[in-house]
Amino acid sequence: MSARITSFEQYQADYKRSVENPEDFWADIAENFTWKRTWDKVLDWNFTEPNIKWFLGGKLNISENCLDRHLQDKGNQTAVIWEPNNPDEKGRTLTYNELYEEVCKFSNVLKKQGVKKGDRVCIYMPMVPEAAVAMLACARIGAVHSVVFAGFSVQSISDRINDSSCEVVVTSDGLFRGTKTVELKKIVDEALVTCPCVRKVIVLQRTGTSIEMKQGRDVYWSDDMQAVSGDCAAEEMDSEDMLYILYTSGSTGKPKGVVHTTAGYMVYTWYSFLNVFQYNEGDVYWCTADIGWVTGHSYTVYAPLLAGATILMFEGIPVHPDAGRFWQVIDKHKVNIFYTAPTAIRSLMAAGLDYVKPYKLDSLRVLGTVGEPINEEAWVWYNEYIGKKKCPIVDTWWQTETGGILISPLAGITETKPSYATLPLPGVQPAIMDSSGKEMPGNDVEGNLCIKFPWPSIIRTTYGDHERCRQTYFDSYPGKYFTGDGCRRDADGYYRIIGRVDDVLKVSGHRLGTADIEDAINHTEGVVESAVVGYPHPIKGEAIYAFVIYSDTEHDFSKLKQDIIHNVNNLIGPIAKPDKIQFVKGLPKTRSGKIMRRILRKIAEGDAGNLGDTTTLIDPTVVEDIRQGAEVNQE
Ligand code: 7RM
Repeated sequence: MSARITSFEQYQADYKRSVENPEDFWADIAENFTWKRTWDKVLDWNFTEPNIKWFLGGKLNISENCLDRHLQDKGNQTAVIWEPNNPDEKGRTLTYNELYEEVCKFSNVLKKQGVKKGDRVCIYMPMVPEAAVAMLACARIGAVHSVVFAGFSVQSISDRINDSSCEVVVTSDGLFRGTKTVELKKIVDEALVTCPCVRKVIVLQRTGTSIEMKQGRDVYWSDDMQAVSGDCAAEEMDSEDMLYILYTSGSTGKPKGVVHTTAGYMVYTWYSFLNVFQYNEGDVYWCTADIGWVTGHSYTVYAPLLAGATILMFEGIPVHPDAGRFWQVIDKHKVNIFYTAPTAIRSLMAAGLDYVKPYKLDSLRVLGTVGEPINEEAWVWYNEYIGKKKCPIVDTWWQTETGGILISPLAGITETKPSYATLPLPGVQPAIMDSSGKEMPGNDVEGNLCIKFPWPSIIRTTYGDHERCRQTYFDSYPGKYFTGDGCRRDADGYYRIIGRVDDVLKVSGHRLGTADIEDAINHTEGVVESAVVGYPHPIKGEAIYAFVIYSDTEHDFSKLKQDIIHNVNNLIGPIAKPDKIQFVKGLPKTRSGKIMRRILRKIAEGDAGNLGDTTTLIDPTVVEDIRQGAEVNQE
């Protein structure tokens, strides 16, 4: 059986087989890889504990499958094109041979620093090739990487490092982002004050900014790389050995460390990449996602390298030096497949066509979006002005927890419909649940989205707290994985993702938890309590609205506002900065003490005329106060 789907009929046949006979189906796909030992059993699972294992007894290394496997045919093909933040700075390219050598060398650096199989390594890096090198080197020696998005700040890093007791941090002196520089090493230094587990910090020099190197702890990337060999045998890993931890926000508590393991993740990300984007040998592929997010893990780094593609890594932002940057880079490197977030499309659409017109964009063949629902207007603009109506758009729905794309058109094969993620990939069995917890079969239904059978890259656990994994994803609907998303299946059986049904926000495509933001706000002196909700925003998708109760003595609101913003920046990062802050005397709470966010959401949306039932509130007059404040207080 060929892994590559080439027609809608084949999609239907493969889908059918994947449901009727999942083990044979995935075994056939897994044959495409280099195994040190093949598996004894394809799948063992239950969604109650949960306990999910794919390709049991198999031995392999994913870095070997990303690199070594391609060297004979593609050693001199470009693996990575790196495009720096500043268009006047010279970029870099690495062939597969070169990437292999860098990864082997950095593997030896990690070993020299005492990193062993199973150890956790925190990667806090800009979008430079070394970030991918560090990830692949961890995988090569069997260390578990925990990449932390370089937009996160002190407290977020410290929490993540401590939760998984990382002993080594890989970072850089700083990073360039548009016209700004961020001093990453300084942030790491501050974070490490509260991280006794960290022994070593490996520092790449990127911006040349002056940094302090702590004796005995800090070493330079370049010094270490000179002293090691360019060969490093890949560690033999079990199929279910941990590949990485990626922290992600939920509705309550601190971010969870989502755990992905080796074989299933490899098989599924590769398979989905190949089919969703209809990748062809020689294609230049650009996913704009930062390695700090799951899209960066699966579709900037692992899947395309598994496929032997040429990947583009971009250090900058869409609007620097101007809103034509993406389009200029596409022409410059003749990008064939382009994958980005709706928020980026909306901001470039708002900038106007003058930024698009100078570019030909004729290398493009496939366009993709990910991270949030794409509104019809943005979809149509992307289709007309970027794809010139010749490029299929794949609206890909998935999550950190799913590891890979679950619902999406296959480019040029599935008929698309704006704002629809369309159909599940082979191996994916969605279920739409009604409010009483029953599955709704048939079409033209809307409810909460679950998946009722495991696919190979499903979350295995949340690091250090399996019970939390069970409760968050497998408890709401017994026997099913709950996504946290609302979804509609239309009359044609097409899926349309409506958005989160919990307290997770997607702000400019970044996943944030309201609880985290509230925590940061509550750290501010003069703040008694706060509640954060999202409200629709034309560019960001969602924006952040904070309702803040202040102490009796606190009356300098502009200072309090500044302090709150400072704390959010410092504890989480600038991406979590509230767009609106309203000071209130009370929050709408039920008798059991729960904040009724539904009401706050309505007020934030500016739809306070229709608040629904408020009779269960302890003090309904609170709502009236907030409503009045909202009218005058929103800037
Ligand atoms: C890949 C990623 C997951 C949440 C998910 C959804 C939302 C993602 C789409 C989407 C509508 C899409 N991982 N989401 N893709 N909503 N259409 N195509 O984003 O863990 O950061 O976020 O993102 O709500 O649950 S994530």
